[in-house]
Amino acid sequence: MSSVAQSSSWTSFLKSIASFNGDLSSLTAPPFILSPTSLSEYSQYWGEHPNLLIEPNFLAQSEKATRDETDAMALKRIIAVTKWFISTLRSQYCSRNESMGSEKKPLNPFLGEVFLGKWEDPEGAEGKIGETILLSEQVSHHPPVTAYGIHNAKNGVTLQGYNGIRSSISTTSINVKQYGHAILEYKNLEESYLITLPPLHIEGLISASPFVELEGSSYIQASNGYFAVIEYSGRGWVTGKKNTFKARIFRDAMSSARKENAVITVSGQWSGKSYIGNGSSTPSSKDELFYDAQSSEPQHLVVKPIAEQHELESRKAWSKVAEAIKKADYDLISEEKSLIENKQRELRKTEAASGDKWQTRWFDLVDYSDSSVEPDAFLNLTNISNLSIRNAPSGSLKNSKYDEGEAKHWRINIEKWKAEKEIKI
Ligand code: 0T9
Repeated sequence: MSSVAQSSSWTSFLKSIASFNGDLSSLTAPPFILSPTSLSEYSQYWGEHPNLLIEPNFLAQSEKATRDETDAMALKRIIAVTKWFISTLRSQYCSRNESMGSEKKPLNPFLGEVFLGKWEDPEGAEGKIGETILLSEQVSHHPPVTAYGIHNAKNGVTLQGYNGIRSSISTTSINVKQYGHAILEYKNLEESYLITLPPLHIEGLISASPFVELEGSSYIQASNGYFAVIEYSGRGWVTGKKNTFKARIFRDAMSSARKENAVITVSGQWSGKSYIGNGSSTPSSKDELFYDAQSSEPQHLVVKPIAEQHELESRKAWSKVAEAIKKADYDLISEEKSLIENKQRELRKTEAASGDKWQTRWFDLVDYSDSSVEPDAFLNLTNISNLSIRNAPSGSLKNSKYDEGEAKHWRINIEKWKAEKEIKI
């Protein structure tokens, strides 16, 4: 065991986890486990493979397609969406390990914090993909919720979503349920996809080298009917390898009740290689390669220099804390963090006194239990997949024990972004 793991700062941190109250962001962790990056930046992981995100737009059926051809193209597109989704996982769940040696505790975004930037037309795309932009905003602080929109104007592609978590503690790990979902829309195809977020747990705490493992399942429901179920496992069913998954694509959500009904099965590691085959049998390395995460490097977001950023922009707002973390200067970290936290407390006080609540910048909270809400992609896709519209753990089904309570979800308001005067990409 490393000396860090045996240090009193780590053991007392573990003790505070064991007795924590539910909000992980409130725990004071030793400097070596702190990340200089805010959680509001994590939205960028959805867009680090712009070519794969846009690919379905190039798989339209021809105008005089027969029914079979139409169906074949719809299947190709959900396979392409599944590939794009799998490609996001290495960035989402391994990138801190790869760049900093282990999972790290992100900075806890303040209300109204924003993070934005763009992905330029990928190398070799010759303008066919074009620019893709990211808008990310902290829409809630208690509990933390980040909303985001990713938009490619050239191809009419929009991904939007939001994330929150609820965690609990077991003997050796932190268990995390994700709340929220993503909606992917291809305007030219008039097609949309609903994506749910998998549960996960954090392991390696005892040895002070935490890492994320995905568990359970997540879903992709296409408006063309196709439905993908992705199952995750840490150690792998047969191979014993980490970060394994199996994705099965079904004709529709109904037929997913029986695994034998799978039209396509993909199997392998989302941080490595995966293979694809027809039908429900599990493909292996003898079959066609589906995706190789190691041979497809993420394309990084281009963000303005800090000097040109607005004070609500994440990297500018946290720059002094980030520097202190990089120096591992504990006193300076708490000093600089307190400055931000106290300013936030003051803001909330003045708002309470004046009665003007903080207004989110680019996102609106839509209440789907309100019958006057216009039918939209979310209502359509939850209907055909039988997924809950409530604020339940992501992927909960209608009429399950979680299908209760409010049905409020964050949506981008493009008009607000168009009217934005102060903050630029
Ligand atoms: C949405 C993602 C999410 C956010 C992170 C659990 C976690 C905060 C939420 C779910 C992204 O799309 C995907 C990736 C990683 C998730 C984080 C991993 C993690 O450890 C943190 C929590 C809050 C901690 O920092 C726990 C304390 C620490 C000891 C672990 C290093």
